[in-house]
Amino acid sequence: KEVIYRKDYQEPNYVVKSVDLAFVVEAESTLVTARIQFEVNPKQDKNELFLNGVDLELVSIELNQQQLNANKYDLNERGLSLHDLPDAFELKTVVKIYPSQNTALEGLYQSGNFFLTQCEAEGFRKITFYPDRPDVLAKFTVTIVADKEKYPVLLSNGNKISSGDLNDGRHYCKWLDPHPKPSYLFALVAGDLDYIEDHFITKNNNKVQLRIYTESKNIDACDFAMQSLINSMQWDEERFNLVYDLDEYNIVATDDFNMGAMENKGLNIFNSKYVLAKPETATDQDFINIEAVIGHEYFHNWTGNRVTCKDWFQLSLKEGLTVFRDQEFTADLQSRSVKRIEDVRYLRSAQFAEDASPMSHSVRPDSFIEINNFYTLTVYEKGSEVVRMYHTLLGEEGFQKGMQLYFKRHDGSAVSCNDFRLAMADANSVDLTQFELWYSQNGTPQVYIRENYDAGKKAYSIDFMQAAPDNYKGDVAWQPMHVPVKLALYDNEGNPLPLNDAGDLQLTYELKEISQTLTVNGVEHQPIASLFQGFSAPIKLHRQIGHKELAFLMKHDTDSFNRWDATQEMQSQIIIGKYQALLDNKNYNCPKYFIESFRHILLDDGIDSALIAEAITLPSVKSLTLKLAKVDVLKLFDAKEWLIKEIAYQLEVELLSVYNQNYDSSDYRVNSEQVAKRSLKNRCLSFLLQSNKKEFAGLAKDQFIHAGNYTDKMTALSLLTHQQVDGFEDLLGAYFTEWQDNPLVINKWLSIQATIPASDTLIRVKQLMELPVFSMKNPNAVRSLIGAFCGANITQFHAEDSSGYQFLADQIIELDRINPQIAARLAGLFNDYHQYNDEIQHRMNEQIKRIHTTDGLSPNVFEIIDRAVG
Ligand code: DPP
Ligand code: ZN
Repeated sequence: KEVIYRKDYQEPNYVVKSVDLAFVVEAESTLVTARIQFEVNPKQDKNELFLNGVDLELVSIELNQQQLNANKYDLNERGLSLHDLPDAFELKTVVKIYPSQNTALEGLYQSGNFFLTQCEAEGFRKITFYPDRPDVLAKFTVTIVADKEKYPVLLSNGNKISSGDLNDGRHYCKWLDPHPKPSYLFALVAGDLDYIEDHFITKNNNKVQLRIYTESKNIDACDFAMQSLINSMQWDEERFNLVYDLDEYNIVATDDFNMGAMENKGLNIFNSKYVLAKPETATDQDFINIEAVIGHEYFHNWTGNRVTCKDWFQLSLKEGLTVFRDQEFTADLQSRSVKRIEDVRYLRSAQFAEDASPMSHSVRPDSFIEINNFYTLTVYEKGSEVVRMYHTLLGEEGFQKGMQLYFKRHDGSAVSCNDFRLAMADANSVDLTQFELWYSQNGTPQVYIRENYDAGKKAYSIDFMQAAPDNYKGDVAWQPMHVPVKLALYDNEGNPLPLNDAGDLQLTYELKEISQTLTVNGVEHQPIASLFQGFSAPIKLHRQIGHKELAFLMKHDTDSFNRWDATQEMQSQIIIGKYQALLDNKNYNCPKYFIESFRHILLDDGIDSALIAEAITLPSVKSLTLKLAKVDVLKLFDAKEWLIKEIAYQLEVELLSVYNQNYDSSDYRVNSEQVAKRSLKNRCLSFLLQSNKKEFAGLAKDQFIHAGNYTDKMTALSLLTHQQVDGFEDLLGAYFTEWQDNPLVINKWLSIQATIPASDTLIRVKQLMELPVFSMKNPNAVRSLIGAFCGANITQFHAEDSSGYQFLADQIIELDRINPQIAARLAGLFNDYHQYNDEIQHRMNEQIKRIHTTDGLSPNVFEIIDRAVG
């Protein structure tokens, strides 16, 4: 399997002046005619050309209207090579493809009663012969012909320029996208779909027609997505001065999709999970996710589409930046502090785990076998942190100056992460050379600190020391990074202290050396520092900090993120204390101060409910695992469960009272106030249920029955199921009967069952796989059942008889024949094996090796498993 290296980049031999595609869509097959105008790239001056093409049946090929003899081209399973070409020519190819047999869901494929495409990253080559690389930009004209009754809706990118009936019961639509684009942004949809319509008037006074298409049974679940789209367009104008550039914006929702959504120019295609929502069938989190993903894809119109990537190694150029933009969008529309906390929680458990795994790579990777494996947390989430650091260093105004220069220089072209960095630097006349290391060095950098207060000199100082990540893999020695440290200092009453002569109470201190000392003078007493406020850099901080200091920060820090972080640090210390005691067969009692501080937060009227809910959510087992080595994961799980029970027993009265106070019976709305109340209330309920008292099970049942919204209903059902409270099977049965025709709702039902912490859950999962609502061909179903069991059911996936590991290996091998992309995602669930103790590692390794020695693995699964084997 071929490894592709970033350093091997070469410009294309030919550029494409224009593309004219014609599709004749039929049930069994589709005929694709492509007329492409090529012109030699003077910088390369090579008269040969390779066109990617996979699974295409070549019907005919012409060069400048002349049929091309077979000795003028070479055809293999990767594509078509042409030689002795003129400097400018038209190539016309006709190919036949079979979309209804396409289970990999890349290229053109079928979903229910319609056809649709997914081309990013390399799906276009399954549609026609083409230089399928992101740095070849061209204007596309697309004509679609199909039976009018079966396929009334025919969509492609850009603006519709004509349509009409043909005399044989067929009709056609012609689309023109005036903006040159790479092939990965191509899209086509043909089928029987309904739509809702609205419009948006841009600040240039252009009226944009907005439509969301879906199967007619779902048409009443699109309104929230439409409003989210309008909010996104408005926000991008206000915050980034970026205006939409076509007359139409279409979104199509499908149940069969490998990713979350796709930003094809003017024709976004979405996993229905990120479009469809009604209060009866969607949780608060679903609504918030929809708003964020609609925003994300919309924001790609500028960051991704107007300026795109030179090669796939630069993926974070568009993804890191667009995630940053969607995070800011959510922060501006919902709660900024909650958004930050949740994003960092995710980064620290999932991205840090990736950094510590065999898949660790830099934000701009240097090599890959299969690019689909690099749509990762590192490229997306860490990439967004890297963009956020420019923002922290330059401020909003400086950052926007950088964005403007970026578009001024690069609009309409395919560029690199370096081009973005240079735009940020040049627009602000600052040197960001060292910042490049954030793109090139893999792993989570570590920062050690030592604090020192000199009472005689009234000077407080912090020594910062940077250290290489645990598994740094670069060819050259690791170098210290450019790290922004947002910080403040408090006196013992919680008043912020001036940090310099200018009297600043907050500062962004810039680390650049391996070791650096910050000294603050005129400090009367031993102060307490709040470091890396707002998580100002994606690093692992090593700081010895006691519970008194943590309690102090929880109370006084003006930075809500660090206030929350202090709660998490204290909780981690207790869980890890218990875990060590379990390993050593020793007693460990929950310290009094912990319960006191937990009570204090729970009842604090001064903090908003959303932050209390975050503060009482204990750190994930995954993030705790990363703080330890050779983990006995079942014992770590037990230690966390123990703390949950301690809290539930000792603070029962308080939890119940907060539960009751936050019970809200007003009409359901997705606004930050209501969302906060529900999340706090439901987190209290989850503690209460852990005490195994009948009255609390009754409370959850009442909530399930009387809930006026789906968030409350699902929380109750999930808690009752996980506790296996009497009668839970009946509730699950009734739920199934009611919702069996709604895949999104049923997927939640599958996930709840897949995560029951009980020894018969694997049997249950296997039974659920037999139901017609489950299919290995449907990525959402696979993620909801197999993904949830292996990724979120810690006790059963890690069962001591290895049944969970065997199950996962079996599913990967089977799924690889159907959908390699999704199989590779599942394979990633083995990636954290070396975090565990030798015995667990050994058992996981047996299954990893079994997959590795399986014949006919896809490049996707091979790459993940081969790295795991090491
Ligand atoms: N559609 C995916 C995303 O938006 C890949 N571009 O992140
Ligand atoms: Zn994206």
